[in-house]
Amino acid sequence: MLVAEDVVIDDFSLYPKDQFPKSEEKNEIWGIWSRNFFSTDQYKVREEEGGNKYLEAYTDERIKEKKIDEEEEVEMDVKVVRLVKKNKFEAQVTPYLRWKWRVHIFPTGSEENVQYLNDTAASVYVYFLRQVGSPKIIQYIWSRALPVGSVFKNPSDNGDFPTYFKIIRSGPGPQDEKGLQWVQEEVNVYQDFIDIYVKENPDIYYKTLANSEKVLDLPPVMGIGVLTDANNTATEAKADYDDFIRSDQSLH
Ligand SMILES: [Ca+2]
Ligand SMILES: [Ca+2]
Repeated sequence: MLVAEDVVIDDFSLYPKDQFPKSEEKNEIWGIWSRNFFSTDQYKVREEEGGNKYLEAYTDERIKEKKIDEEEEVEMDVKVVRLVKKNKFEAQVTPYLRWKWRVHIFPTGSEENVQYLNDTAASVYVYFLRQVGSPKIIQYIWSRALPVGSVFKNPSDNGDFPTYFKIIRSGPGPQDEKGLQWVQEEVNVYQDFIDIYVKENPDIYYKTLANSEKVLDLPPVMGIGVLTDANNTATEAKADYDDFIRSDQSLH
């Protein structure tokens, strides 16, 4: 019997609160998936009662992003900020990705499958990448309205970041007398890659062994990320994220 191996990708305990998640002394850092950008007002580490730290994402029209432009720090209006954390692993070895989250505000009227309404209150993505080629992204979405189980191409995809959306939760989350409750998720990134990308293009994800047997050969996962956006609907969105863990054993 295998012993479960859980690797904490991030539980946000190392970062100072009320700041962008960055702790240089621990060499722990989240970045922004666009060149030269290094900071944003949108994502901040918060501390809740009892001392747990988590990541809060909030966006509206006023969100600014800081950029180094010809060695000068400037502020930019950027309405979509994709956060990313490098964490390389083989999906075949640790297929399970877990985290918890809760959604405070869904973008009004958002529908992820319609380009001009393509906003999402909360999403977590993984990106697979070989040394050459573009990343292959699977983005797990908590949708305002779309049904759980839907899988489709990002309608805003311009080819730079080939992304499939998978709706894993829909509508408001559970509440109790203390307010919004955290919701635990677990996805199988290995199975999802096979169901989505290998099915789409089986030829490139197999290699032939010396005995002519063909075996699956997936690119490694290079990291994970989060995205909360409200730019297309020009409304606002707010969500919290915590406890990103990868594991070789399912909780179920
Ligand atoms: Ca935490
Ligand atoms: Ca959007």
